[in-house]
Amino acid sequence: MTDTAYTPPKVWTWEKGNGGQFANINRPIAGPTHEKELPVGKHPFQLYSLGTPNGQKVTIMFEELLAAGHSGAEYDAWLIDIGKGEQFSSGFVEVNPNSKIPALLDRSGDKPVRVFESGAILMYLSEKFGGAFLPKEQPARAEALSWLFWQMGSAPFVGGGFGHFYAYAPEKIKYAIDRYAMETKRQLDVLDRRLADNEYVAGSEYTIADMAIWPWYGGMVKGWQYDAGEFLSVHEYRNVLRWADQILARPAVARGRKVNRVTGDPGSQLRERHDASDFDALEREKAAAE
Ligand SMILES: N[C@@H](CCC(=O)N[C@@H](CS)C(=O)NCC(=O)O)C(=O)O
Repeated sequence: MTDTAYTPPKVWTWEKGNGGQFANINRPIAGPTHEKELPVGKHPFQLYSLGTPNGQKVTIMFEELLAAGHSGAEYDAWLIDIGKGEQFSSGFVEVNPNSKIPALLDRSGDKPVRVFESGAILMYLSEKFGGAFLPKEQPARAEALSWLFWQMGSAPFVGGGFGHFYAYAPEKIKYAIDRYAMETKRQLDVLDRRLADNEYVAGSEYTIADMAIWPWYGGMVKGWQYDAGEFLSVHEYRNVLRWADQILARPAVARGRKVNRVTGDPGSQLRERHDASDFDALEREKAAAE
């Protein structure tokens, strides 16, 4: 027995305003809703994003590249407010026809190159900078790519499944919450077992797979996602917790997490990033406010 009584009609129709948190931005059609160009800054890379877990993957990668001495990885990070539908502007849709952050424009060559999908962006940036954070030798390379794609395929069950029904849906549906809590815990266990014998997800090296997985599953075990730490008994995943803290201690990760962030402690929100010194300015503002 389910706890909702709904018989689907023969043909589904779009009911606007269904009470869900994202009803104002969800649509069954693609394409732009309005004409608007994207801003362009001074750096080779133009990132259009928001500090969600998918957005953080890319800002962490940029900060890691810069920390590793790749000065060509300088970037402007522009804020895209998805709650206001800015992902549906004509300019954004040109960079990502799927209307989701993050989207990247590489203007370092003769012609701009667009890249969308966070996993593709991580691979693109790695290739651009000599294979940074992606091992060249097997089996480490295969492991890194397998775990990167594992993240891309798995996290939608956490975000669009568990997070949606546990935190955002207008009614709590036991069936849906049970189904996705089970899957989320299964995924956390997959990762926990992997990290029991490996320092990082691909083995002994820190890679783009860690950068992709950490904002989602690291955030989950730290209790930052959907206020669901206790509900999912995240303390059980001790290896994931060990790894999450180890990654969090990296200065580039601490910086990357702040970029395009619009929630939480105001001192951790660098809404846009156009220069490395923006982080210092944020620190100064924070100190002045205390
Ligand atoms: N598979 C995509 C997922 C991106 C995604 O879901 N982005 C969300 C924010 S985390 C978004 O832009 N949502 C806006 C919308 O769905 O309209 C990726 O990894 O880049």
